[in-house]
Amino acid sequence: MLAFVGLMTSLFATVSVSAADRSVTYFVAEELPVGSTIGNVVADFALERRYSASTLATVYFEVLTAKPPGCARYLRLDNESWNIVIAERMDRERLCPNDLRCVLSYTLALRPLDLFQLFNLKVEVLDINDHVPTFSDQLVPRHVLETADIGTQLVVATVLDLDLGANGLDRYETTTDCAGFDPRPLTRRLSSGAVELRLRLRQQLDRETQARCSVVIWATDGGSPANSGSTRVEIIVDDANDNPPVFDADSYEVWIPEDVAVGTCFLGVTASDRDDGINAMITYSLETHGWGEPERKSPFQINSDSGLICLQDNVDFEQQSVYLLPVLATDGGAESLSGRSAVTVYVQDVNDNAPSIVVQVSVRQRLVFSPIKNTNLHKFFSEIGRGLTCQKLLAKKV
Ligand SMILES: [Ca+2]
Ligand SMILES: [Ca+2]
Ligand SMILES: [Ca+2]
Ligand SMILES: [Ca+2]
Repeated sequence: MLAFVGLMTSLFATVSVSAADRSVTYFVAEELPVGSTIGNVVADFALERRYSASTLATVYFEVLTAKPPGCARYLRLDNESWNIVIAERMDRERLCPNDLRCVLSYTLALRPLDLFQLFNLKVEVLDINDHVPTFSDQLVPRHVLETADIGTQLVVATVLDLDLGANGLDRYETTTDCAGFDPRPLTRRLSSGAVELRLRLRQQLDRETQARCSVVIWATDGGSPANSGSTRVEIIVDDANDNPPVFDADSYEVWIPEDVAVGTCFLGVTASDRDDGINAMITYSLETHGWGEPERKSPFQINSDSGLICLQDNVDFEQQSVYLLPVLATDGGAESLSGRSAVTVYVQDVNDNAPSIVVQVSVRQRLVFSPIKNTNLHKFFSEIGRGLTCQKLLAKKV
C-alpha cells in the first residue's frame, strides 16, 4: 500500500511522497518565476535517514528519462542544496494544450555507482486562470434571410479560453435589439476547444421593419477571480421579395386635347416597393387591353423606367373620347410581383372640324352637306319650313 504525504513546499507547489516507490510528485502552478524552488530531493526522498552527511556529500543525481521529451529543461537540480528549481517558464496551455492533467515525469539516478538507485519524480503543472475568453471574427457581420423559419439557429460568435476546467469557459450573457431572436444563446463545443454561440429565431423577421440589429455577448470563465471577454456582432437581415410594387394612387385621370402632338408625355405614374435592391427595381408597362378597341394599336405607350405615359399615335375626340389604361408595375425579383393601377384618359374636343349638318330626310335618303360654304343657313331652314324639299333647295342653290 502506498503512503502519500502532502507537504507544502512553497506558496504555489505541494509535494506527494511515496517512500516505498521512491516516487515524489510535485504539484506546481504554471507560470512560476524562473528560480522558484518547488522541492528538495534529499528531504523529499528522505535521504538523510539512509545516508550519513559525509556520504550525501558525495552523491549526485542524473536525469535518465524525461517525458514528454524535452521537458528536462524546465527543472534544475542544485547539487549543493538539493533544491529543485524552475529553470524555464512552464506554460500549461503550451505544454498540454488539450489535457486536463499536465504531468511531467522524470527518472533520476542516484550516483555514484555504488549508491545507484532510481527515483521517480513527477511534476503536475496546475492551471492558473491566465487566459481571458477571446472571440474570433469579431468584425464579421452575420446574415439571415428575412424569410428564415422560426427555430433557425444563427451562429453569432465563436469564443475560446485556453484555460481548462474551472478556469475555462463557464457562462454567457447577451443583450440585443434583435427582436426576432431569443437572447439566450445556445452553445456547442467544437473539437478545437472553442465554443460556438448561436441565437435561435423565435419570431418571423421582416427586413422592411428591421434591416439590421446587433448583439453584445459576454463570455466569462469559471476562475476566481473570473475573466470576461465580450464582442459585438452585427446581424444583417437579407431581403426577400415579399412586397409587390404599390402605385401612389389607386387610379389616375387625365384630360388631353385631341390635337396634342404625337410624342407628348402627359402623365407620370409612380409606384414604390418596400423591398431592397433588385426586388424593388420597378418596370412599368401598359396591359395590352383596355382602350376599348383591342384590334387597334393603342395610341399610348409608357416608359418602362420612368412611368411617363406618352402619345404614340393621334387621338380623335370624335372617334374615341375616353380611354381606360390598366398600368402595371413589376419588380425585378426572381419570382416577380406586380402592382396595378388604372389611368383614365379623357380626350377633349377642339375645334378641328368645320361644321357638318346631317339631315335625316327619309329612311332611305340621307343628305350630307359638308362643308357648307357660303350658305345662308337661316334662309335654308326657313325655306324647309315653307315646305320646299331639299332637292328643290339644292336645285335653287340656297
Ligand atoms: Ca492557464
Ligand atoms: Ca480563463
Ligand atoms: Ca418587391
Ligand atoms: Ca423584403
